[in-house]
Amino acid sequence: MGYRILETDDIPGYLHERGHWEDVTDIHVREVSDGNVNRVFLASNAAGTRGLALKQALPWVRVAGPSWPLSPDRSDAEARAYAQLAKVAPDEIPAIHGYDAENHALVMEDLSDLEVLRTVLNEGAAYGPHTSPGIGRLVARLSFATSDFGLPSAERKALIAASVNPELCGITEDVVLSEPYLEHEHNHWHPGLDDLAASFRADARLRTEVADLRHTFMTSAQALLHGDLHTGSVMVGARAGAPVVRVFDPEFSFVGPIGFDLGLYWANTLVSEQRARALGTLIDHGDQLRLSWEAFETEFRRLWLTRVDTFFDDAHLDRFLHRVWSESLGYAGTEIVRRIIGYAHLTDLTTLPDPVPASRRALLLGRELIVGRAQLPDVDAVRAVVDSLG
Ligand code: SR1
Ligand code: MG
Repeated sequence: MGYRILETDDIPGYLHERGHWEDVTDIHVREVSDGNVNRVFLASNAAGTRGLALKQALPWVRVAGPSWPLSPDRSDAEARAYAQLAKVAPDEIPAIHGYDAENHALVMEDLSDLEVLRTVLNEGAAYGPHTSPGIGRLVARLSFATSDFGLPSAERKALIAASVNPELCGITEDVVLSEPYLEHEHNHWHPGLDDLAASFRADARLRTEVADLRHTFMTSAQALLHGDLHTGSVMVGARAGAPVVRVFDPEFSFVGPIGFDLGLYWANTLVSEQRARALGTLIDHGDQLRLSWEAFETEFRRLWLTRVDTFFDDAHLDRFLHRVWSESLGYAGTEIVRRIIGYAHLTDLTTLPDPVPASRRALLLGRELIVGRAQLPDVDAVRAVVDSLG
């Protein structure tokens, strides 16, 4: 039948045809699309005892419309990433009930009893003790399992080949890792940031460091990444009294530098900290980089004992983790910068009564993480930079 774009009214019949829903007289569907790229629908029954989510990739970027075409094949990358994540972190992702490659549609667990982490934070709540350790552990498990330490060499080569995601990597290479440092129609910013935006575009040192991170993004096939691990890709809450953390939306997944996943998460925690400082609601925001890094490192070192290739010795592990650390800082810096003077801004800042002071602090922090990453040996050094910004 071929690819058809599903509208709300099509969902009951579609779910029935695909064997996901029996009684089409007892189904209510609503569109809840929230991310920049795809469409999401939630289906539930009248009693509220049954729910499913359906995510479909459109042939364009959802928020831009047909003027920004994008192959819906990105849903294949998302389905592949979920399959890998299910092997190492099944309780930290939504349950996947089916993937329809022809219609670029994933049917999965309804997470609407949970909340998007960014929303929770914007409403003034804390991260809590489980969120960032959970993220750090998930990144460690996914990255170790899909690295040359976790997989035999030939299987790794096959994974790298099967995981290429050129269009979405191209978006990141553009909107995160080059456009904010150039004149580009995608860029926009608050007029109170005119001077910083201009100085960043004229900053040769900054540009060279971003070029270095961009080239690493393009060439460093360390492990399978989520690829877009910001606080809008994480849901949190509680079930049966126990904390729940779920990571979703891995359509930007590809085999790349591990620091890109950690760095995106760190950037978003650091920006949330600037929001909380501006509003006087600072709680545990400043602990999140440390908590996620410590959980990542602890889990990666634990898994190291199971590595498939022991030519990689313990000294190599230390060197490797140091590289991941400093690249994570660099990517955190690029994510902060692009979210303020590039494309796709963060509501953490845009919804502040006066976004300028917090945005200025964040931009200066982002620049320092990019250009100073090799001189920031540990979490305390990063905290010192954050604190120096006032
Ligand atoms: C055109 S897509 C813009 C951004 O939205 C996604 O969530 C990614 O972060 C991407 O960079
Ligand atoms: Mg997304």
